[in-house]
Amino acid sequence: IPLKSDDAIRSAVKSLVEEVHVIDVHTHLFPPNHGKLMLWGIDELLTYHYLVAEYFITAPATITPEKFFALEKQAQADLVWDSLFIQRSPISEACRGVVTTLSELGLGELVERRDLNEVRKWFAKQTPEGYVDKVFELAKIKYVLTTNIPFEKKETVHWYPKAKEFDTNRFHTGLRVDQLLTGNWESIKEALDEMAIEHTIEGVKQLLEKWITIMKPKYFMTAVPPTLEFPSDEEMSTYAPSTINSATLLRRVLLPLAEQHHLPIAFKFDSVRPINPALREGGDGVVTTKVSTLQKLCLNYPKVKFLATFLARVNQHELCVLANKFGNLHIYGCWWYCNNPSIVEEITRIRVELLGTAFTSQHSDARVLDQLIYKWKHSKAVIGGVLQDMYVKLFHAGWSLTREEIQRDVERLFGGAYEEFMQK
Ligand code: REL
Ligand code: ZN
Repeated sequence: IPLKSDDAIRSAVKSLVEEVHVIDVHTHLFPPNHGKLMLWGIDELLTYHYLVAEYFITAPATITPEKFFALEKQAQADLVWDSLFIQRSPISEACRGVVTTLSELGLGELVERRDLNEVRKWFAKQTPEGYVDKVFELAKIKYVLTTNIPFEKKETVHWYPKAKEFDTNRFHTGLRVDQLLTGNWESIKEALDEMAIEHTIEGVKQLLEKWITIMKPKYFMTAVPPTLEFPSDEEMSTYAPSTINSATLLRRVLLPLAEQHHLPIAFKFDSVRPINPALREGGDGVVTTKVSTLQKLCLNYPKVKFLATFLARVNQHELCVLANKFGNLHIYGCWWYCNNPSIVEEITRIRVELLGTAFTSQHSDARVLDQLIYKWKHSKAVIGGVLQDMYVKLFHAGWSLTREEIQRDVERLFGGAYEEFMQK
């Protein structure tokens, strides 16, 4: 039965978006059996690098980043809490996220009393496994994609020589290979040595093939350094086949592997790291790079599928036009500094207007498990609002709509379009 009024449409869209179970196509989460790598709980939430960077804007000169990072996690969290939640109101997106998370967990009363210690006591009673269930349920997550770096010893010990078993229904892996595009030969060499593989281009390919077998990733992922341009055939011909640099690692290793193994490459453009190294993970910045680098990849590698997200706000429109031209390109999420309601709203409008439902509206980028709760709640509120407007406009144009049709579209935007693209 068609929905008969603006109000009926708005309320249907609102509830369908709130209720949809999402596929989170990019996170930095780890399953419980990865020990300390799995981050969760109030102290991790408060020391998320977004909040640490915000803390340092106004921190006293006596607390340098060096001193701060030398403190125990709980002491770091105390400083952030006092500065950003007690001395001022937590109105930034990252701070509000902590508040939403605690409220959704049912700790509203403790938040009301600003009682950090009671909050800590509540978390101390949770177990990692039970908490994963709780968070996935609250945040309505079907499954998440994780970030798995074969060049990080603290990660690879969980996979090699013996792989740990974990819940692969809820944690899908992504093979993260930034070291190739940054030409970080030192860490590539270490990883090669670890598996006794020779230091050649062929060796790097072999190494990644081993990791594909071990981790069974759904895609390759890498940030694209701002200086990297798509190396032309002419440029490539100037390199001996054995030359190892970011251009050859891209065109002689990553792209051929993606094609042979039918693994899409998920790119992240426009980050620059670091612009203030003292802030560690919080020290990266944004820069506007050329969208045409991606256009050249899509054009020259029609058999490779690309997922892409851009950090610079100004690139979002050009990116949509590109996605409108290439069936081997799929846009995902509003990344990091774009994951703020004002920008999510703007980006989502442009995307729907140019691409309909052929994109993935958001990913959480969660590093701390609990962040799934607020990142999805906040994003759904904004994206849902945009969709309400879009469907009402369509209705006024003369198109009748049923709840089922809207539900089908919403499912696409929160994971279905990603799965369709992956299966293509
Ligand atoms: O995957 C990335 O490159 C980035 O999303 C992260 O490095 C970044 O620190 C992340 O936490 C931002 O949301
Ligand atoms: Zn990320």
